[in-house]
Amino acid sequence: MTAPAYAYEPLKQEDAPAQPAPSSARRRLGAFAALFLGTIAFSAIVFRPAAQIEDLIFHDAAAEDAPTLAQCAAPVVSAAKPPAPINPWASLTVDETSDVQRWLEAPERGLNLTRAQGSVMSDNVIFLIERHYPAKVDALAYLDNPVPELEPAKYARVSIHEGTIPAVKVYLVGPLPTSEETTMRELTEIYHRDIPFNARSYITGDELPQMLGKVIPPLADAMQELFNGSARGLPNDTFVASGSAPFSYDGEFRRMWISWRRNAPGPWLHPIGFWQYVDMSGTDPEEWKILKVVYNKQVFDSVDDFNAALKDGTLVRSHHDSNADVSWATRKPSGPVRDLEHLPGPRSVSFAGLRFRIDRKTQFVSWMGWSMYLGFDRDMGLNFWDIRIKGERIIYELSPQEAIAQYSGNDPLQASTAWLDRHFGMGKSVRDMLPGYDCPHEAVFLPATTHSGLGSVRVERAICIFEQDSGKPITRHTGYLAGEFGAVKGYTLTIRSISTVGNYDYLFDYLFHLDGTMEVKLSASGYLQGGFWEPSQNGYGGRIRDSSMGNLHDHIINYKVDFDIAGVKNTPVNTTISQEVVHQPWFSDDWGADVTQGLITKTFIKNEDEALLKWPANFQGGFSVVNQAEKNRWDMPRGYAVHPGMSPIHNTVVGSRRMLKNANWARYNMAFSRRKESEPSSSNAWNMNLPGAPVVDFHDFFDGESLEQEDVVAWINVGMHHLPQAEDSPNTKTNIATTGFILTPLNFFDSDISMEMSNAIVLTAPLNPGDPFTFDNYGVDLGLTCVPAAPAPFEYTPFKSFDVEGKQMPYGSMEDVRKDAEGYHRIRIEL
Ligand SMILES: *[C@@H]1O[C@H](CO)[C@@H](O)[C@H](O)[C@H]1NC(C)=O
Ligand SMILES: *[C@@H]1O[C@H](CO)[C@@H](O)[C@H](O)[C@H]1NC(C)=O
Ligand SMILES: *[C@@H]1O[C@H](CO)[C@@H](O)[C@H](O)[C@H]1NC(C)=O
Ligand SMILES: *[C@@H]1O[C@H](CO)[C@@H](O)[C@H](O)[C@H]1NC(C)=O
Ligand SMILES: [Cu+2]
Repeated sequence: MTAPAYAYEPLKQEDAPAQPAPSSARRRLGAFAALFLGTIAFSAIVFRPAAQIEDLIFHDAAAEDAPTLAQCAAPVVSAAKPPAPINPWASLTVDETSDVQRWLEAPERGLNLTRAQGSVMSDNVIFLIERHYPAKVDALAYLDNPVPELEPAKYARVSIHEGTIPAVKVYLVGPLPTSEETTMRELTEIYHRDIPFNARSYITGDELPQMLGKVIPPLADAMQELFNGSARGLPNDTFVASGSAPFSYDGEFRRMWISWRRNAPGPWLHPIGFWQYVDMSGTDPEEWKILKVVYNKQVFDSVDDFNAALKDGTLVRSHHDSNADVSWATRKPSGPVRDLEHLPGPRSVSFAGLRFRIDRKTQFVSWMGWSMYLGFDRDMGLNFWDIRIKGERIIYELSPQEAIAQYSGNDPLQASTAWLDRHFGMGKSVRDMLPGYDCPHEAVFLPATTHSGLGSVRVERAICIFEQDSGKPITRHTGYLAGEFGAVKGYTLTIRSISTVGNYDYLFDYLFHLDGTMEVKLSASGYLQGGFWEPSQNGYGGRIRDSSMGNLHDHIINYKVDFDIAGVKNTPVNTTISQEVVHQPWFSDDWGADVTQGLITKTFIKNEDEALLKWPANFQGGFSVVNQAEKNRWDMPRGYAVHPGMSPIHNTVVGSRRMLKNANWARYNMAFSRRKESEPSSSNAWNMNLPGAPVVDFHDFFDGESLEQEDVVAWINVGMHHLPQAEDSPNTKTNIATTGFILTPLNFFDSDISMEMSNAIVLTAPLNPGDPFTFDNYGVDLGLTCVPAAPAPFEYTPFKSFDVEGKQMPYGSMEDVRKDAEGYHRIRIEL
């Protein structure tokens, strides 16, 4: 037997015998590392700078007679025990949606429905069939006593594009499954106003390509001449379009700016500098038209005027290089390989098996005292229900509400863009994740199903769940008296989902910590919505290539956090730190009797009029939620505090007509309001197109109602000021484009609950100098090792589609997939 080969370097004792000299082979090969079990050498992994990965593993000759290292427990997730056997917030299944579809299509409903595929705008077409969340009182009654009789009745929320009126209508249909008892009614108590047809979203991706097919052909020759390319509705078209939003101010019209880009990878980064303002109001495409043409800062009120100026030579031309290289906008690795970078990086392994539990049927997750149900909807994707710590509910609902991106620029498209991405559907835009890249190899994936008028889409890897070594102790101290010295190891559970909305990718992360802290994080990546660079754009962004730039914009994302701290009755608290000068009798010495120091002030936020909040300057204070009636052992009201994470901003630009009243929440860092069934969300899929007359105006929630010992909801914003720069090319980076907030116990417990953890060590100093420190690891050997299962080979499957009758169907061509996914962020002309 040779000396054990350790996985990391053992501490060198000055007086310890010298390590045996490495074999000549090892010396030649450089540093080595090896797995070990006790003192039994098994094998070594030798790192050689230039080796092939296959060459890197060899058996240590000395280990040939050693017993084989055991195989690790398979990383199979254990079953969880949800408090109730039904998830009251689960999405409708494919079968449930087709049941509702059939029921709605029955002649006795009188809805005069046309199926989406091949429909025209003047038809009545279903836009969405989705779970309507049960009333909180019903859901809580069921969770408290999960017997079948108390299971909340299941309802669907159905939105229909009623082209015959025209208007968008929202109905409540139920109970489900459909039966004699099922009825429908308009859901007017949530959607306070009629939804104008001009504010609608799209069902099929056909509307815009066909619109361009009607209005763009008269510009095709000019585009050929000015830009040496084509947009004629042919497969070899070299240009694609994109549209701006909002489409409308109050529903009176539906108009957008169109901009053209090269039809190359990363089209968002290749604008050519050509714009049209198009009118698409009403239901008759024959009436749609171009209202303006803009080229090189020249504005024309008609296509004819523009074409005439081109013909008679009065059009002032700008330079366009149609042969410019566009390959820089791809994601293909470029540049030299860095030292040792041909090797795969570290991968984390749960040697003793996964430590979280999942009930797949209900999408219930538990880990280290935390538990929650997951939900998923078309508008905003992944959400959380009944979040508990150590068996106690702290949050009834945690769900993203809206994501805005408001742009600036010296061109018509950028200067008029104010996205509210809920319109496009963060849930609808969820994409299958890349195992090993988007989430660690050990992650467990859960599916999500979303519905539309075309049917259902099931994404198998919509959500990933994984535990990680946080890389730092959650607490530690070096000390010398008994019990002072030691550390508790940090671990986090992450639940993630990624949505690609046209050009942008949003990573939604929810992290749970051992001490009862949870973190909500959002990161952005993907392609900038690039602008056409010329010097007058300087104040509006950063140049990233010869004629491409990224435009200044703010991202603000709103979350609903329905706290239930030790019960539903809670009170928000405003805490400030200020400076005081006090006179103290015990000081009269050389320092004087005045003391200048800090002072904490805590006041209750008594009603909604005081509850639209911004972080104080220098973060001197903050906001929390307590239950005044429930005290911890030290007579402090039990609570949870909200802490800002990275980039805790609110919206910079306020008052633009393009975002006048439809995202009022973005003016603040957070707000508290009284929870109401009629105020389930701060936004709505149609708000984007109704800035002047939104379906949901967040300010309407704030009407002076008391917040003292009431069921309060916190609306919390995260965001980033995105000042694009060269390094946003080709894609924005998740390390900088990231933001979040943290919820942490505030006297909720009597002391730090992470002290319960056994993945911890306490050291005892020796009595006699020179004796070793002894330690207790509470029976958990962090060095436990075994042979981990190899990660599954990489594979990618996009999604499964079902038609409205629930039959699985092929998803058609990749062009169809793109059309649906990229919507009006990338429009190809269709004739
Ligand atoms: C039903 O819808 C079609 C358009 O899809 C329309 O032409 C027809 O008038 C409608 N019928 C009724 C009774 O409203
Ligand atoms: C126009 O485009 C073609 C490719 O479609 C290219 O070969 C040609 O060089 C371009 N002409 C100019 C003047 O850039
Ligand atoms: C594109 O295709 C059309 C029809 O096949 C053809 O007439 C045209 O020359 C093609 N354009 C280019 C740039 O290849
Ligand atoms: C919070 O308290 C400070 C100090 O008492 C006060 O200046 C501030 O206006 C309060 N903020 C809110 C939102 O109540
Ligand atoms: Cu951005």
